[in-house]
Amino acid sequence: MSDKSLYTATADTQSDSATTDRAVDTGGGGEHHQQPDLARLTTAQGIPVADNQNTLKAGARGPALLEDFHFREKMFHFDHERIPERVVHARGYGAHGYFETTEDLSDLTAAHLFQEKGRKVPAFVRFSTVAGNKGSFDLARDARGFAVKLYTEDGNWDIVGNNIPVFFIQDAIKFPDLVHSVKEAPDRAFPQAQSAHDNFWDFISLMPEAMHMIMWTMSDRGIPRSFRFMEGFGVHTFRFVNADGEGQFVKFHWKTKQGLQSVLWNEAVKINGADPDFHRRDLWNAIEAGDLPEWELGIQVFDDAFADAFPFDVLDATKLIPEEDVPVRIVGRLVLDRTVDNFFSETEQVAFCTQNIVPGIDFTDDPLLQGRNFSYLDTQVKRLGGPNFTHIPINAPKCPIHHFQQDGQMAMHAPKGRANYEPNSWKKGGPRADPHTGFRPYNAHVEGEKRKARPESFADHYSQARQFYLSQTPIEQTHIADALVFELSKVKTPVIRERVVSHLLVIDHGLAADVADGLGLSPIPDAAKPAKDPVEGLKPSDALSIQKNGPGSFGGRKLGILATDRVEDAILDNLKSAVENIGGTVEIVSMNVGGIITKDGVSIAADEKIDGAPSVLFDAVAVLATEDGAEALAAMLPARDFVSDAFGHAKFIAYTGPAKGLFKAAGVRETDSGMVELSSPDEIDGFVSKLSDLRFWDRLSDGQ
Ligand code: HDE
Repeated sequence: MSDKSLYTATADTQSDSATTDRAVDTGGGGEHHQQPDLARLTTAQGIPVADNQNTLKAGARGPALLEDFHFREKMFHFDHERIPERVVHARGYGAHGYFETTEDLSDLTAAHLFQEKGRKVPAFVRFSTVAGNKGSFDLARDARGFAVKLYTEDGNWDIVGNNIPVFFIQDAIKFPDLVHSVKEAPDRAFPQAQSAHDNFWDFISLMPEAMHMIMWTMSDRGIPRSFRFMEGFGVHTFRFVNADGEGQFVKFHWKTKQGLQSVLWNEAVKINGADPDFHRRDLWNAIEAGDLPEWELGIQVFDDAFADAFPFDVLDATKLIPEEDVPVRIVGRLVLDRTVDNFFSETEQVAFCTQNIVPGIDFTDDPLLQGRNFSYLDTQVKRLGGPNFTHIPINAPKCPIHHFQQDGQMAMHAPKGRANYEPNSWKKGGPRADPHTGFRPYNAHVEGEKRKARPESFADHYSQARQFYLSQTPIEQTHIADALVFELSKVKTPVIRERVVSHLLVIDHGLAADVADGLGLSPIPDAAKPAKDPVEGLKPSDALSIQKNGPGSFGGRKLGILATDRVEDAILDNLKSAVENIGGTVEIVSMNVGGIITKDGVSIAADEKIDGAPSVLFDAVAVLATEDGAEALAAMLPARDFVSDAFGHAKFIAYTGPAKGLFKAAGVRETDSGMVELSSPDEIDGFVSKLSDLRFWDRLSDGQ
């Protein structure tokens, strides 16, 4: 190649890429192509950039020059884009909103936001899975984080909770072991984002205190339909302290207004493949569509006398207080109304700390909470690179802040004046502590020997596990047994499986027998020996079941309509509007993403092509097909799967007569009363009224 031809080629490329640049680079392209409404591209130092396509070279084909400060700055910044992911709860999704107090609680707490009904503060919430890394899938069987930051006028109050009201361990010193056991093994770096493996169950089987939490994670709570359909819990017992310094114990609950809903395990594994971002997409779409998710803040308040009489220790985070014993009183509402502008700045950099409490709230001596208070501050320094992470907008309080802390990496404040210590005698001497409105701890009486010990009152590990199991519906109980069989069948070491079954025998014989049967375990091992005899006769609690606390409506849920060409307009249109009228959403799925042409010749775009939208992505489905359409669908594996999965997952199904051909091809030989034929638009109401139930559970109990 001559130098001349080379020069020409480069010039061509330049003009092509300059065009591309103009189209995609929001920072603007070269001078000639700059559009007047786009900002001028600069370096981080503000220096305008002329060429964002080529590095500076000695000759068009020559070596790159070190003096290209634009290239070096761009690459340097890119190389430093990642920060350490959270050691747990790495995968998460956040949104902004507000909290509003709906009851005056001034008799119970001095917390500013509870002094008057109607007080409103901004909020940021981050939901998460626990075990998986940042890029893992959403439908892992796991607990979900439910972390709330309330920007109150007395500083930030973080309620760093989960969607499960109890925890695996009683003492924070076991947390690194728990987390190591569930995350990938250090040698092989798998399995990731799941608990179905030897290390986890080895640890758990040696830690009977985990049994109550295991019942929850193996239940449908471990695979929520979305963040919107789960409740949140503060887990620990906290203190409310009023203006007179009087304290009461308090537990926090976030009750979802959407109702509780989970997916089936068979759905979860398929959703993870079809849409690993299922939960984050759901939250984003709901908020963007104006369907704002809402939770009520509930409190359980009790005094020392109740705590002393309660059969378990209220400082033990492996126990809950049944709502039947201490009713949950609703005192506020949390609404998420805004998606983030930037995931990294807000969701990734948000730093929750359990130690962030405000005057009127206090900790208790729960040893898990005490350990967390150390861990969260420490982890933020590592993750966010220094002590000034409170300067990052998402973490900065929205009330005035005045203190003498200074300097450090990435300091964003420029405090004025010479006073950086206290006491001082300067006129502008800076802030002073206020004994009246400042934070004062509850004056709890503390005494005792310094010991590394676990109190006797923490020793019962099975009673509440049994109470939880007995509070579930028969279908939910089956799900727990199935989950245990699945998880333990992934455990390769027989003795670990046996140890788990020996614990289950203390919880419930029927459950243990089902799991042993599912594992082909024979003979059944001896029951584990409890450190303390379980409490007999704890009453089942309806609040612990998802099925007993479902949405009761189709609001916020989704119908997938698999439609073919020449479908009747009245049926399609009326079905769509009937579902939208009750607050549901509808997506059209068709053989190709171009969409369909209805009987009246109307062209309707599809939201999804059948291959990309299996029925696991929907709460209920409809198959609106003509004879030809049904025949064509019957020849497509994804369409057959769409139907057989919807049927197998006990979903409500609406259909037009010809769709029966597809059902047959999919192995669904008989229709049942969870399926509604829409031979005319008149039948739509009958179908839609069924949708307020979660699923057509009868289909599963029929054993199909
Ligand atoms: Fe956490 N936990 N945790 N945890 N946790 C973290 O802090 C820790 C525990 C929870 O969306 C870490 O910022 C210890 C219980 C949530 O950013 C870390 C112990 C509950 C989140 C940490 C626990 C939680 C975290 C990792 C045992 C439910 C995500 C990154 C004593 C009540 C917050 C971070 C977010 C995150 C420590 C147990 C909830 C390492 C030592 C119990 C929702 O500090």
